[in-house]
Amino acid sequence: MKKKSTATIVLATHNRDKIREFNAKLGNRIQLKTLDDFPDFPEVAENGGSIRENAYIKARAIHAHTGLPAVADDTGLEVDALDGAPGVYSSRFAGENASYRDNVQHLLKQMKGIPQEQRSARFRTSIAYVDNQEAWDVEGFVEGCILKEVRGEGGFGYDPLFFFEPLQKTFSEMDLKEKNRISHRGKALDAFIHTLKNKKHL
Ligand code: ITT
Repeated sequence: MKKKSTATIVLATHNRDKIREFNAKLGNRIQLKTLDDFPDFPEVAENGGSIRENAYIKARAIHAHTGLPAVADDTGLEVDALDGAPGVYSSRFAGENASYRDNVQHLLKQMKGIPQEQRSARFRTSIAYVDNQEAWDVEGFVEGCILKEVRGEGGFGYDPLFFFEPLQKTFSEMDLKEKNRISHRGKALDAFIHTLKNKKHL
């Protein structure tokens, strides 16, 4: 039987941390290109009202530019005590061009005085896929709570504040494999792989 060739998909991001998590989950089943492979691709305004909309905006734009199957991940942290903020504004919570550290410090400041039992939160990831035949999306989320100080060295973004009760660890205290097994992105990627298989792309 002829061996199926590896699918090539463009992931619409420059974010190295995201790319690492995608590659760890997808392994060699998919050849992943990224925006680094398309240096003339212009910046896209992520002005959707939801992470799902933003994922489609990014995936459609890079598909239009390259003609290749495209995928995009948009992720938000939803803190219940802040009415779901930062949500779709997670990357710019502390302002345009904020660093991970700026956003972490800003979140701690916004949550000052909120007791631990009222610090529930979740990460939510929307992954959108677009090619010249179809467009669909999947989602993953994980429940946790926001600590009052950072813990751990791994991961990225808000990971050092995000405590996952079942393992009694922050996401920054997990290695990539462990985080990918239970995280918002890991679950969205499981659904993504499942759907690719169902649609015979894998
Ligand atoms: P792209 O849009 O280019 O993919 P981005 O960094 O802007 O990259 P998002 O808008 O999806 O990514 O994510 C918003 C922010 O949420 C991001 O800057 C991080 O601070 C945070 N974030 C995303 N995924 C995370 C994760 O797995 N753990 C912790 N924080 C995360």
